[in-house]
Amino acid sequence: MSKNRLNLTLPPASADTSNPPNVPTPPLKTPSRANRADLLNQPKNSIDTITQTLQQLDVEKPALNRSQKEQMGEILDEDLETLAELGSGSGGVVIKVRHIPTQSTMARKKIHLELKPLVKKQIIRELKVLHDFNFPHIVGFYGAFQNDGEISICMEYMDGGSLDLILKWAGRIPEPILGKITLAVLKGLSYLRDKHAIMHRDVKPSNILVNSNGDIKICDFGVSGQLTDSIANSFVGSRSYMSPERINGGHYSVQSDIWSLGLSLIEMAIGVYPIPPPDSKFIDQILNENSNQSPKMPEPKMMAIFDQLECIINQPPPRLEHKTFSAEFTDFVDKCLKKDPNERADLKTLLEHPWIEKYENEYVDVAGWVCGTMNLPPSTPN
Ligand code: 77D
Ligand code: MG
Repeated sequence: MSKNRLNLTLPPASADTSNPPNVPTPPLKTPSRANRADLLNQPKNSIDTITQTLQQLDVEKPALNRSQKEQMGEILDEDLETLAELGSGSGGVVIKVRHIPTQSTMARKKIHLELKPLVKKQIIRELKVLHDFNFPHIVGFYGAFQNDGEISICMEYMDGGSLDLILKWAGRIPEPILGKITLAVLKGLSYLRDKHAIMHRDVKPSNILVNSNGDIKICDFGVSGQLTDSIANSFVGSRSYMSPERINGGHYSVQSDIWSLGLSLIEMAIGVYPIPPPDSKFIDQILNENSNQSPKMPEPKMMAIFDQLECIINQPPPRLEHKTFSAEFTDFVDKCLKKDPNERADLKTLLEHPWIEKYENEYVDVAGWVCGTMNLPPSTPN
């Protein structure tokens, strides 16, 4: 079926059909990082100027180039050339690939599942709804297929990688960057809930991706109902971002994603997983690189998963208590980490929180930070 249900037409100059088949379309013109700052500093005196500034900053740019994606059709295993391994975790590997017919670079996630072929077929069918997900803070989707018993999900390649990886390189993530990350996650979660009536179910640093453009996007949310949930629960990582109500096996909802966000924020701010809450002297030490107080405390040993879960249920929630963090940031995290989901702030309240409103209006050079910490060349103005 045609995606153009309303039969809209484009003027000849911009029509997709003007491009010969199998030739990638030139990406849209956007400002380089250097002149982004100029754009933000110029006097804004009319609606036109503001609109133009917003367009040049490509606030509404979709995740993927539409015409490029429409040329693509179904993705086949034989059309993909391996470029590099990007990472592996419980239940899957991610590979950087080139889709030869369109010469597009993508990330291919392979998931090994011991399931009947018919069940896998159903999962593939369900994953295809991801074609309808289009939002600047959701990783773009190219397609899903199965081969050799594995499910492959092909998605937008994000050259900065995931935040758990970045965290390893950077040690910790500065508060203004975390402000922009949180804003992106809150908007992404709102989009999932409002436009697709789903919650994420797996918010954590490894499921937040960044690129050298400064884009921040979420991925790995479950798109189907029951089936997804039962399968998703069978992949167990080494640390838990699950809310107390979810661990307890009760009813859980989007409020559960907010707990996961709060826990992820503390981890990214201090650079260590905050269950059990690290000793305040230890936090002092890691946040004060220059102070050479001896003897150095060793990093606390990671708790076994069962003890982590027990700690989440029975201990007071972790907090972000240190003078280097703003009072607004500390308060924001406190509101995410209420053990009772009804006391926890909701998406709307958090989007109106002073810490978030500040970053909604403030320019932060996320692109520069990504390139600097991941040693990437600055993104080419495309
Ligand atoms: N349904 C069921 C699954 C099993 C295919 C899970 C799933 C995933 C996914 N899950 C992995 C989580 N970590 C452990 C290994 C399995 O990757 C989905 N991922 C996903 C994506 F890769 C890109 C985008 I954009 C959105 C989601 S969806 C999904 C599911 O719905
Ligand atoms: Mg993941």
